[in-house]
Amino acid sequence: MYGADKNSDDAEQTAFRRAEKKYKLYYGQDSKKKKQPKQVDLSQVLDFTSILDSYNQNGELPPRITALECGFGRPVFCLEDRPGFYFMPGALSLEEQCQWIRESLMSFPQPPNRTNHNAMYGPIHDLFKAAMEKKILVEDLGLAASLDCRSNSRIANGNTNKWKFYEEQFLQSRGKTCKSISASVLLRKLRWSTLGLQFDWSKRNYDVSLPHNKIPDALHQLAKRMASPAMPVGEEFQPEAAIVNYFGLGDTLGGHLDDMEADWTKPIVSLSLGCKAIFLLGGKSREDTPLAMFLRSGDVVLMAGDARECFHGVPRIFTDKENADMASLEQQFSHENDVFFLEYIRKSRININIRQVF
Ligand SMILES: O=C(O)CCC(=O)C(=O)O
Repeated sequence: MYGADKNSDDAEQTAFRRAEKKYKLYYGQDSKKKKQPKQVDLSQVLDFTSILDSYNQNGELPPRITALECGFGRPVFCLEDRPGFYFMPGALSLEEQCQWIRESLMSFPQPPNRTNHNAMYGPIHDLFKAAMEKKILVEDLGLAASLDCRSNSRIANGNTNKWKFYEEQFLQSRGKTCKSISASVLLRKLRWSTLGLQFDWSKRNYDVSLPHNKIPDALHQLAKRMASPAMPVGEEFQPEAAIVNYFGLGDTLGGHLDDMEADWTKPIVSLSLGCKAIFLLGGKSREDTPLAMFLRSGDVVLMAGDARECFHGVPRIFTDKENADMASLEQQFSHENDVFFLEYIRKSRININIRQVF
């Protein structure tokens, strides 16, 4: 997970690290000295959408890829070299993609779910709405009462500082300078939120003592349905926790294993939304050369059994028109109320991965 692959000299040497560096976004300069993304050779990247197209047309598959018919009305692809890995291109309809993008921005970051901002600002309510309303998060040291920003750093009841959203005009009219940050910057810096049982990143484990809500019913049902191709016969997937990853241009997820769940025969169900990404699926050692594949909005991946022991990560997302593959989703978000969702997702990718913990 986050921070799992430090940029140490050792890590630089592994096959996984070399692949990450190959696909990561780097910038160069064009002839007019303008900053431009460096070209990267994508010819080795597996494209399951094209594989699905040719499979549907003539039943042909590339070597070492097999297709399962699991009653989804569309095939589920497997890799002979990576048992336990399942790829379902376009498994989510456009309506479902929009629904989960809205939920990922509006409801999933709501307390008691935690986000990467908790450590710095405590629980933040309604971040997306505040960004739409161009609000500013201000360190509230009794600000509402006096706007005296020189008070000490603890409020009367002993809690650490409370941060609150204010209208920009309100702050300007009071003319005081407090520690502040705009909601739109915070939204851009939103990196993860955790649903259900809360994952503690510092201990790299689930902290069942933390307040939490159950996985929302609709997500629970979806994950159960999607998990079925990878489930041991006669067993049902029990979604207990989810991590939502938010990627902006240049963001990456370093090579890692998800090994904090008790039973690795149960899959991780991973949904992709928004801009196209490259996913690296390695082997059980970082020395194994990973397979690179595209993940598009609506794709669903399952990792169970042996594949749970394989290093994986996301070295790149594409936000440019040519590569992001967002045309259909942009059309779906065409209502005037959707303009903020569209603005966000045009330049971002969201991944929701759902887990059975025990
Ligand atoms: O973003 C993705 O597709 C992968 C996410 C992942 O590997 C994780 O959160 O552990």
